[in-house]
Amino acid sequence: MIDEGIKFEHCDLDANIWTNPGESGLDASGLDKATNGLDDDGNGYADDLHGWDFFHNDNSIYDPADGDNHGTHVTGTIGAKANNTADCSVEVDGGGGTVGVNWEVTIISGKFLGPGGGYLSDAVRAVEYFTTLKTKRGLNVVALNNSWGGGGYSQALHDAIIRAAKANILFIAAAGNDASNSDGRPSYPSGYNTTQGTTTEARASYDSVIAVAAIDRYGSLASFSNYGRTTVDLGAPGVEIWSTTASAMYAQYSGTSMAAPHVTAAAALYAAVYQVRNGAYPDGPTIRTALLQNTAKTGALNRKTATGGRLDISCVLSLTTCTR
Ligand SMILES: [Ca+2]
Ligand SMILES: [Ca+2]
Ligand SMILES: [Ca+2]
Ligand SMILES: [Ca+2]
Repeated sequence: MIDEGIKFEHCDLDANIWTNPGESGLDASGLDKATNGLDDDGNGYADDLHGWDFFHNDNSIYDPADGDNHGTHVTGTIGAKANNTADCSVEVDGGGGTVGVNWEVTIISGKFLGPGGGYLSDAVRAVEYFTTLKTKRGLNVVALNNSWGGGGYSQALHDAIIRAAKANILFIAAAGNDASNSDGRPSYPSGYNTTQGTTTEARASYDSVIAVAAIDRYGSLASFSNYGRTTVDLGAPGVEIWSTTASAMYAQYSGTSMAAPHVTAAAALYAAVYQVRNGAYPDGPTIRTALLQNTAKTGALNRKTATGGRLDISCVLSLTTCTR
């Protein structure tokens, strides 16, 4: 999760938030590794128990003063728990609980947005953090969810996304909420393409960036959603999405920010199902192809997205190529 922070103790999220095993337990001095001020797992960050806050440069990934509602909402769409009314008393707000797309998943926080936005340099550090977790620590990082936009093109971020792609980490991004055609006016970070290299990083063998438009409950393109026949890949639900928040237990938000996590969760689900079937996790190109070749074609997205369709998770998880 490259976003705001996450209210990780939310009863509908807590079980699916990563706890760093290398920063857990007692150190040689008998101190708790999570609070000893030391980088016990040697990844460059001290006490990063649930991820890292690149905005404040600290290990608290939930800061009530910042709100962190957007990050908490996006997280719930990926992985709010299911069938857990016993441990999550949803009656208190009268709205009922929620489930994410992926009920058993591990979500790691790379907080880089504060209450008034963030810095691309911190987004770069967040991408590098996840790539390092995979390449140096052996964590199976499948996809980075990027429900944010703005800042224009950054070669440093492009390079970081290419390096993540080479580590088979997908970069799934909100298409943007400007109601504009991204083919004519690129929206970043959804507009990056890792098959294009830079002067400082050679291209990847595939494009790890998947740009997601928002559709409503009728399958129509949301009025605010960016689109683009070549630059936006597919649609996913992004209007009136019910999910977890920090200040209230639940709330309904709209935006391409809400669409992207449906696809990110699908990527993780696919990786899990593929692993059970084949005994090994799929590489990045395989996941991308599964997500994009199995969309449900709709008139609303025809010529508005590269696939002309919306996310079809049941088809993706069938491990066959569907035609719908
Ligand atoms: Ca550490
Ligand atoms: Ca520590
Ligand atoms: Ca913090
Ligand atoms: Ca739930």
